[in-house]
Amino acid sequence: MAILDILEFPDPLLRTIARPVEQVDESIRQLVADMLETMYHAEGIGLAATQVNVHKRVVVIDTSEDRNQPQVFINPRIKILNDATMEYQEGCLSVPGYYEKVERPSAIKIAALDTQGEKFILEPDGVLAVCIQHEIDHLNGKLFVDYISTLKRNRIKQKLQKERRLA
Ligand code: QAP
Ligand code: CO
Repeated sequence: MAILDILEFPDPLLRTIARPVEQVDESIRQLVADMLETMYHAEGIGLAATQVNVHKRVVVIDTSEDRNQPQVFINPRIKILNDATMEYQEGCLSVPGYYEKVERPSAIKIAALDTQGEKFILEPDGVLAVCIQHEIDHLNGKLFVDYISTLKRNRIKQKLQKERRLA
């Protein structure tokens, strides 16, 4: 197991489109273990492989109170069921310290592979529905700050760059 470095906005590597996993093998299970360890260490509820500079379609999530219910999504696909939306105050381990409201579809279905390469289907709601969409966005090179105004996004960019210069 290993704690991996997390890329931070506006690192252009966060814009990489991740490739599908062709075989769910030991190397993918090792990546999943490292991503879970990294997510728990950073106290996040979700992490996409893109954020640790691995451009494969792998997501880990744990929205449980006790942080003991890891969920793994390999090659996740989303289906939007209707026009219903929800607003949620989102953050991101790649945009530390900043939170903004984002509107997303609320009725969705997810199909993905588990760590054994078996397909499963899920109809998540609440924070899990928000989180899986946020993480699939990462696999497509997209960040939650892309949904807010250019002014706010640029302000966040400048503040993060300044903090990093001081660090
Ligand atoms: C995405 O985000 C998400 O700024 C996962 O200083 C967020 O795990 C989905 C975090 C909200 C749904 C709702 C952020 C940790 C973690 C920070 C995260 C920070 C420390 C964010
Ligand atoms: Co994120």
